[in-house]
Amino acid sequence: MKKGFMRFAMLLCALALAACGKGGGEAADGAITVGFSQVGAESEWRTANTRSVKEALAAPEFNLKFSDAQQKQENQIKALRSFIAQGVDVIAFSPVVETGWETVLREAKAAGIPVVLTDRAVDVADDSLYVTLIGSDFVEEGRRAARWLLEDSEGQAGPIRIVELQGTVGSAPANDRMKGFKEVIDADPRFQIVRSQSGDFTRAKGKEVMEAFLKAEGRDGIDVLFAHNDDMAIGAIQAIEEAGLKPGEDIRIVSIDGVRGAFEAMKAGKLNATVECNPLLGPQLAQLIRDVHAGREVPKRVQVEEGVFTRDQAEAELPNRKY
Ligand code: GYE
Repeated sequence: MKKGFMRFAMLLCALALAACGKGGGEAADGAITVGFSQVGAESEWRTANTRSVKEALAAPEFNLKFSDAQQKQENQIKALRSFIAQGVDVIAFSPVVETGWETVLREAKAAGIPVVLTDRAVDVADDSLYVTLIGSDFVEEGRRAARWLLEDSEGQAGPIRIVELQGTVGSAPANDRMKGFKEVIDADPRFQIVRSQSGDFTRAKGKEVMEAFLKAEGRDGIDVLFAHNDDMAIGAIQAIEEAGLKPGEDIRIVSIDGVRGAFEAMKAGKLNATVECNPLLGPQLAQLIRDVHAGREVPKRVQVEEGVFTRDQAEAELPNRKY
């Protein structure tokens, strides 16, 4: 009887030690193996998103295989194929562009691996090729940027000449933000989009394309900049200053994401407004993956919550920003 108890106690100790051993960043037996293919590291939004995903899909519960596609679809397709070959439990990925996914998604389906889309959508005829999409409503973000502009332009005479810095060509956020923005401003004849070009969601490209806009339209030819993300707006602010103009005054600027850099630019008076796009979707993604892995039913579309912030709110809101 005593001997039996001792043996039981020793077994408990051994189990506890084993569990401790696995706690230090190692996946436990029975962990959910997730292959995650990220777009890249093109913006502050993206680095915050990567951090959030890595934190939420951590060991011991998850065994995360993380791959960075450096903004190239071919790299993502390679990563997905390698996840399929390794037989991961779940694939999650943020598709750099919307089209061209049918073949590889069919391969995942044939292998019985469920796919969760994060952040960006795909354009496929057969929507059984993915289980669910968690992300923001990019069309609504575009509308929000335009509604801010409308309000800020009250009583102003036209024409109000807008230049647009678009995101990555063919990406869901670029397509949808443009659509939502146009939908709202097209209803008011004062607004004209005089130039539109991609700055690939990066600061460097945002600056370069803004320089070209200024050259083409002249110092007095641009009233408003709409940038599909904050990083491009921040790059463009530099170009505007180098041209001897005042960003936020001579050219009003509205962008999307709500990253820390945007709040700092607003506090300095150089950016007028930012529409929030929340990158911290890691915890919601982890829950979806748990549900999908357990065979529970999940909604086809999961929404991330967000708002709009202006210059007068920047100073008070800055300490609350988590990205
Ligand atoms: O707005 C931009 C990033 O897909 C929502 O990608 C994301 C966008 C985000 O590079 O900064």
